Amino acid sequence: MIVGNVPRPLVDALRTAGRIAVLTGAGISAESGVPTFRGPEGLWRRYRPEDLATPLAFARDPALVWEWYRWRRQRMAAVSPNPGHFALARMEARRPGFVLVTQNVDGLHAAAGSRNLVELHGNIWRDRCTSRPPHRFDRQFGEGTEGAMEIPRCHCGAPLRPDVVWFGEGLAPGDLEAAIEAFREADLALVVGTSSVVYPAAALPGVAKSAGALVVEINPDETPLSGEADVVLRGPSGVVLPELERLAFGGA
Ligand code: BJW
Repeated sequence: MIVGNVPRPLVDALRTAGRIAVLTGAGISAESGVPTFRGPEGLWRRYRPEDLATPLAFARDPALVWEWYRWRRQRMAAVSPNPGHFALARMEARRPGFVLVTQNVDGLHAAAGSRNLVELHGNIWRDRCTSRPPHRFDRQFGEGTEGAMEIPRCHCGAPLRPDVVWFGEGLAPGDLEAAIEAFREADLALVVGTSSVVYPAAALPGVAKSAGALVVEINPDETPLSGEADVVLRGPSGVVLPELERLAFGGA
């Protein structure tokens, strides 16, 4: 494990690896002003996930859950991608075989231009119907016009919910499979701004490592992955990722 300096094999791998898989977490959006979940300023310091981010919480008090998500949407509406998001989007444009798997629901990677993207925990800007079996809805009735405490409804009459993955829920069909395939086939895996405690996402770097990839963590703080990673770069992703890009490709 190397902490700090950017080793030559990492720079070479960025330039030449056939396949690159990236996993990002809330830390990459921290420099855009989106709060992380854990840590001293994290959302879970002020709010209990059991009350807001489980199917049971939504069944018990959907208005409270919607209030929290509307508040988060308002905060996220005011933010923009930062240099870390843009560096990853530019790397993808240079490298075929580049897959970005994010746990973030804020949409900032897509806004920065990333295209080969798996949003493992959904997207906070989408709603979906809670009726069974799930179905598409053409438009969202009431959203934007209903009162702040109301619960938006689908055209079928059932409540809508944010299209995100809560604790105890499976990921959207195909997403986990796509992520596992990207990490199993990767020559280089970058793990950026995640506490590496939430599964199944936290298992992806191990999939890459077992298959022989160079695993690199980018995070200002130690995580459970730090001891397993081949390279650890301690620093904010908005600084480290553009620097990696500069070393590998020049410019930026
Ligand atoms: C910086 C920085 C800077 C700061 N630059 N870095 C195996 C073992 C144990 C438990 C489980 C297991 N398998 C499943 C579980 C249960 C559970 C789980 O993992 N629990 C653990 C917490 C104990 N997992 C689940 O329930 C998952 N579902 C599941 O497994 O279902 C099985 C199933 C199958 C079939 C049918 C039914 C069920 C689902 C997990 C969903 C997580 N959802 C959330 C909320 C999303 C919606 C929303 O946003 O509202 O996802 S929780 C929250 O945590 C969010 C995040 O995506 C996720 C990960 O957090 P992340 O991104 O790592 O953020 P932080 O805050 O933790 O860390 C930030 C990091 O950034 C820190 O390290 C900082 O140092 C760093 N940082 N500034 C770079 N500038």
